[in-house]
Amino acid sequence: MPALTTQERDRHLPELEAAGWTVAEDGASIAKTYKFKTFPMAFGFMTRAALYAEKWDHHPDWSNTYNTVAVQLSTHDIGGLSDLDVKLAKKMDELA
Ligand code: HBI
Repeated sequence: MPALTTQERDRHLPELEAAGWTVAEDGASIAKTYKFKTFPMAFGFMTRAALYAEKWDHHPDWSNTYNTVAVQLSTHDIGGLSDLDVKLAKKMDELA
């Protein structure tokens, strides 16, 4: 899985930042915290997102506290960001 090129980063990261994602200082991951009305809504989001993560063989680093879900995305195999991170981030925003 190749790392995002500079051109791809310049194209996708501003869009994700506008949607509430933050890029880590080392540029190797992106993070976002989702807040829902209830725990079942938060866990339902995780369940829906998990199906895509499994389908795409690309899994988030995430934690759930009551109605919030803190998500960090990176591609562990390359120690940085790939287009799977962009793809999963955009899907998570759709599902939230
Ligand atoms: N998920 N976020 C992330 N990054 C990976 O590199 C990754 C994964 N899920 C499965 C996976 N890699 C497999 O290809 C094995 O490398 C574990």
